[in-house]
Amino acid sequence: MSLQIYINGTFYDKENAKISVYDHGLLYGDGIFEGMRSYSGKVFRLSEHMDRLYESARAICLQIPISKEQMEADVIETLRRNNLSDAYIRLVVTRGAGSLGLDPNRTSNPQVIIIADHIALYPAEYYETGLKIITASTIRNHPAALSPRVKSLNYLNNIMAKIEGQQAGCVEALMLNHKGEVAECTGDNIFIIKREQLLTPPKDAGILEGITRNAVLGLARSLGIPAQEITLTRHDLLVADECFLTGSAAEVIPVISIDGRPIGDGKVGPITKKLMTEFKALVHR
Ligand code: PXG
Repeated sequence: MSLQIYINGTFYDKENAKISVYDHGLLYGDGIFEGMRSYSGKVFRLSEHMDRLYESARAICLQIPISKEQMEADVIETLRRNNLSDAYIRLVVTRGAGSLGLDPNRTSNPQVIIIADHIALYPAEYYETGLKIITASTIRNHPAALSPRVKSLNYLNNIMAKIEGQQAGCVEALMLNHKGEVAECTGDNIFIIKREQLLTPPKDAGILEGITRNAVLGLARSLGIPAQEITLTRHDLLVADECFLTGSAAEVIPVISIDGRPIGDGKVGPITKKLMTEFKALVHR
């Protein structure tokens, strides 16, 4: 049976799951999304993803047509219909079809789309050997232009930085904010370890408040690893002992060099390894 895609409460075969070309999600990137993971049939931190989705919607004045509770139930039903237990779930809400022209008042019916599919993580070897990343020259969106806290359908900012990474032979790229401080990577949050302390940029660095990030901060707390949300510069990264990234798709993935310069001894560090193991245990708990 073909994959069943949810659109506004109805399930369609993948081939027949279609949205209008007049949808402002397509025409203007006017909409929001979430990327979630399920492990053994259970969606990791589902209610946190729902809270972030509905906050993103509020921030862009988009009225999601169903309640959070209904949305949660629909996510679970999409997994069930597709017989998936370890999956990636993409939830998209668009402003809906409208006229040509920006005016959001001339759209009707926001579209709610839920896709559950198999997930392509980074290749397994990267988790053993670590990623090499570069610093992109493209800065993260200025929070007063489009807040990075909103998980909007406008990802060109991140995609331009990702292209810079790819052109340098890297799968991820570091993005600084408009003040030159470390923000995050194109689809992952960033952490360093310095003198046995876990450090990550604060929310007001202009980042997406990652759900994996928050889970890792919680893990550190429960393991007695001192952790701080603190402003970081590229200098802090270059002199760090360890570095890793977090994201729903990537989970916890080590970084061993930035801009061709090894971090610490250029190998995956012990605290990173510990957090990778503990994160794996957490998602299956
Ligand atoms: N920062 C940004 C800019 C992100 O897009 C994260 C951090 C990590 O957040 P979570 O909540 O996942 O821990 C993200 C999320 C992709 C893809 O296709 C990436 C994300 C989401 C969906 C798809 O690479 N990153």
